[in-house]
Amino acid sequence: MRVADLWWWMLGGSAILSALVFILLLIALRRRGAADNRQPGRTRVWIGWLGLVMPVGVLMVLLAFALWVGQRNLPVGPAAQTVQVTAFNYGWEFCYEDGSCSQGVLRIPAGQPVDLDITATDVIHSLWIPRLAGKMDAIPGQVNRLRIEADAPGTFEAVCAEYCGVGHADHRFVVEAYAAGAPAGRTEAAE
Ligand SMILES: [Cu+2]
Repeated sequence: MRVADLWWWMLGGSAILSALVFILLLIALRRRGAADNRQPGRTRVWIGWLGLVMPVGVLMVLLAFALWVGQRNLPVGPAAQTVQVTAFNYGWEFCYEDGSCSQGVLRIPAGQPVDLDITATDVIHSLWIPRLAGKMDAIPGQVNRLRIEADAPGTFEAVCAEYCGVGHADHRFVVEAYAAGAPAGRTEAAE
């Protein structure tokens, strides 16, 4: 969601800059032949302020915004809960803090950050829930953490994004985000 916002801000900024360049180009074409070099001070203003100061300023603002968005997407602070995820040929197992486990369906509370500690038992897989987060490899002997958060209750498709054998195409699972406070199918883990 925030990355999408950033994309729209960058599109808006680049549209404004493109419009400015075309306007300046039109002005320059209309003035061609006129003796512009009679006023070297104005040239310095154009190059100095519009050519250097303004683009650097705009880029600095975009850079700061991008760093801010990126920082907010990092898994800092405690998650509402951590789920142990194990990938194998060809299934997914999810074990929750209360000791219960499920296969093929990952149940998380909506509106809360959830950390997935992802590993695998046989070959390298990759966990991908396109609407919730980027991909994260599931590697035997190693645990990779991925933070996800569903904004609202709902069902989200997930796939294995790393070819893992003949059953790879069906190596899928579903995320069910339930309204926090109304657990669906399992009890809340005690803190
Ligand atoms: Cu797989």
